[in-house]
Amino acid sequence: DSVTNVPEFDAVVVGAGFAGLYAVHKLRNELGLHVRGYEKGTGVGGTWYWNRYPGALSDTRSFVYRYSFDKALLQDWTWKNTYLTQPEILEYLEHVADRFDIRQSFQFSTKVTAAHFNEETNLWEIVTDRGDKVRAKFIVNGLGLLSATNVPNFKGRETFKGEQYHTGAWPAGVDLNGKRVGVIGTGSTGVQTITAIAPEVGHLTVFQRSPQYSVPVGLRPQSEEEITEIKKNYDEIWKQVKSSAVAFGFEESNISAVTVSKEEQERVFEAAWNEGGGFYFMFGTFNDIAINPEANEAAANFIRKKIHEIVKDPKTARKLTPTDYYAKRPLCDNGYYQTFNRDNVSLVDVKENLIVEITPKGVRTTDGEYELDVIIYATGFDAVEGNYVKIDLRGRGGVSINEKWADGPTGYLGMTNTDFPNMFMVLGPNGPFTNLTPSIETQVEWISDTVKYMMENNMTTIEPTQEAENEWLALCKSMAEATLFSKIESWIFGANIPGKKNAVRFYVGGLGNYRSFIKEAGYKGFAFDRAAVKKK
Ligand code: FAD
Ligand code: NA7
Repeated sequence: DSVTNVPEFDAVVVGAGFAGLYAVHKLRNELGLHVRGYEKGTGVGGTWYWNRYPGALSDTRSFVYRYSFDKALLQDWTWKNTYLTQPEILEYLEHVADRFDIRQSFQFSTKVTAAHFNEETNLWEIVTDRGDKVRAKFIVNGLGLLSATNVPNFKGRETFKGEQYHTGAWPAGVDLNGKRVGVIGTGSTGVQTITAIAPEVGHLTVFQRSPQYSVPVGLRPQSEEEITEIKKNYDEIWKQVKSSAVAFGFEESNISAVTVSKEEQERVFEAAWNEGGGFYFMFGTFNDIAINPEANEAAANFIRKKIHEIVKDPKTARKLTPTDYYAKRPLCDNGYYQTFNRDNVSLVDVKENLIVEITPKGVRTTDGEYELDVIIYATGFDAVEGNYVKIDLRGRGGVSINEKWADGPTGYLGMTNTDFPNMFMVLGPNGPFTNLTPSIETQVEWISDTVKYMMENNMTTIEPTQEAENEWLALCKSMAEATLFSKIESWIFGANIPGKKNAVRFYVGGLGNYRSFIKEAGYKGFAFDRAAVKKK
């Protein structure tokens, strides 16, 4: 190809969710760089563009599920309830895109299929499914960590005569009214979908492999006065959020559950149950639920008891009650367990009776065939690295990201990789496990500061040293292993997909510590202008 005809950018940004939109704003509007964005959807929003399933709701409180970088935006944009629905978040992100004139930098309906680092030019060569070929000094990946959908490879899926949808790729205009609907999956998404559609459908069959601990979300209107008060205090609020652990807008507890009486435990759990919020229940009540088996059992027991109080049929209640640790991403719901008291809802335990196949008429398990008009896959995501490994992504010496991550995905600070110079990731492997918008901002700001620093110092490339990358991985691993999350199978460790490497994928040290770490480390773990490696 003729070198002169290939457009060259300072930076290519991939993805138009919270991460990509902010990255374009920082790099283009603030640093004045020549930036091109690519997004495979037809519009902005990322998660909130794709997940249009009924009941889709943030589980972060409205007041902290947003950007903090612009004071006027914080004052102008408002909300109604304690949590945000999918259409509200999408509207917000569309507003942000317009307000900062971000759309014009994006090419939509365009998937990046390959990105190769050229060691002679020190540029990334990027290819899309629309035939674009461009070069860029930097590539910023905002590919999302819960974005690549996971549809289990059930036999006969293509033979089903009815409609079938994954929640993370929900089309417009789905009508479930009066239909026989099956939902496979009872994670955060399944719980929201099931609760929302039960009153509308003819019959709902829930296919549950693992029962879940869930607490009420606490969805209620917020008054003008409450909202005004929050807006007045935003400086303090963000300061607290960014120095806290989970960054959900509440103070984490510093009291150990095992040091207080059973009565005190009950009182605290009951108050949190009434207040609402999954992360609040796990981290706002006591400080050792996620680490101490005895504290964990106290919280788990409280929820188990609630399930038996709520669900009228004892057999159904038993099936809905988990027995293992309470150590997945903590769920919250808007009446999930109550849904099973409805006459038109039935629960099928597919751990006992495995799903054998999808038939033209519905779902066949080992105990029989369930006839359905619609199958909903609420089966989650190939989390964290799912969208990375789909791209033909190659760094120095032609090494592919799949080769590099053969033992599990890595990323120094969750943002950079050895041998992938000038490639940044937002929410890449081993980034913070938190309410994500403040973590996204933290990372995008670090990336844009780094780009600025390199420009000011005439530097060509940046990548972490192998030593820094290894040490970060070891730190993430040891921190994660100290929690009960590592004892339970979920997407957090990649255990939700057969064949996926079970490995650490998050820094669980909290956002406050993460921010201190990146500030104190500076560029210590990085190599600038490293020499090219010889091609094999
Ligand atoms: P995303 O919003 O996932 O955007 C990534 C974008 O990249 C997508 O639009 C995708 O199409 C695009 N893309 C990927 N690969 C390519 C490619 N090769 N070429 C072109 N484009 C590509 N987090 C919270 O903190 N609180 C919550 O309450 C919360 N609720 C959630 C509810 C649901 C149903 C889901 C799925 C996630 C939720 N999350 C929540 C996590 C949520 O993903 C993040 O909060 C945040 O939206 C991530 O933004 P992002 O820009 O990093 O990625
Ligand atoms: P999750 O939490 O990964 O939940 C997926 C659900 O689908 C879960 O109940 C799984 O059961 C179930 N599943 C997955 N594969 C199968 C098969 N093959 N058969 C039966 N059931 C299956 O995804 P979500 O979308 O709910 O939530 C992910 C995050 O996105 C969430 O934390 C929010 O942040 C948004 P399992 O538990 O593995 O037995």
